[in-house]
Amino acid sequence: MALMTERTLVLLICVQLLVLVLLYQVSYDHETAHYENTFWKSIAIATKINKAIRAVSHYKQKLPDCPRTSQLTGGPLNISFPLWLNMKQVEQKHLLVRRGGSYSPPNCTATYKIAIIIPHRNRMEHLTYLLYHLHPFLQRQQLKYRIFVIEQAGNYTFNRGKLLNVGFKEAMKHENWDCIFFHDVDLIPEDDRNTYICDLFPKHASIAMDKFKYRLPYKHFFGGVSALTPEHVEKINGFPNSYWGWGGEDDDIATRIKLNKMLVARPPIHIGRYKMISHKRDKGNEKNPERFQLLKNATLRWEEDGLNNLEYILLSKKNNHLYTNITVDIGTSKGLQLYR
Ligand code: BGN
Repeated sequence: MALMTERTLVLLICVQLLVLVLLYQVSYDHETAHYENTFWKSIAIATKINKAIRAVSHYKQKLPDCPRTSQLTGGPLNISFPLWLNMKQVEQKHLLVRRGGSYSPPNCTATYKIAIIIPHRNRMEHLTYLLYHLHPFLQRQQLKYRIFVIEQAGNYTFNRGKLLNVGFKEAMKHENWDCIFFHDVDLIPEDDRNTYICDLFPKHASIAMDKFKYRLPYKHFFGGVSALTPEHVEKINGFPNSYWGWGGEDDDIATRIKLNKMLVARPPIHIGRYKMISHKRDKGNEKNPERFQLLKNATLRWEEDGLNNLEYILLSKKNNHLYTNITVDIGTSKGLQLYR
């Protein structure tokens, strides 16, 4: 058991009783032969002491460490998308998840604490499916985690890189996470052995997507799901803020990693498998014609375009049951003010 031994507890309770008896004596009013208010006050104090002792002993009863490799995980997963699934139903399945979408294993102290960042806009259906699969997946891995959904406000062109930067900044205000997973909303992991922890180098997790016939589309592909420690993120100055629309920002991130003399870690190809929820191209996330030019200049730009020039206006932060919902105004390609 705890550091607070049973003997200490008994001793503390005895001391309490003694205090109680003394107060009881003191509170006796000999003239009126009545016990005064002091008696009830002493009861209240004793209750408070008791509560405090219990809180301390509970705190000291540290749970055993979770094993480094969870015994609750299996292998390949059968990913299904139940028709008409809604968020309420997913919420009802996860009563152990605390508001804001955070979780700690109930029976052991997690070895790793991770944050999941999901850039998002108008994809509630995908988010529902992702959370339906991701919460149990992370829980089987016995991780301490919190899921952050970063919602771009307004209708201006989507900017994944900038939303990832906002997610990183905001998540780090909550906790000193060991590892941050940057996760597209439409990708579902298909194997329990795909461990959601960080590596020595930035990790690209979604290396085998069904969309690309479970192969890498090209050697330096870094899109979909990646995992970096806060130190990795700081080292590469975060992600580019300047890619508005679809494409290129992930290649820019791969370039930053290389420029900082880091390699890319990857799970084995039969494990880093993901199912993509099929969808049409989003309105407001058209292919970015400037991506080729931007990528050409990635080497010159990375030190000025990232965490150190990030500007946004936090519009709201809500602790939903299954995720922390952060809505931000990230402005437009012309700057922050013009959108207002
Ligand atoms: C690439 C895109 C990536 C995207 C993958 C997979 C570009 C930059 C061209 C210079 N890169 O072609 O952003 O993740 O396809 O769809 O468009």
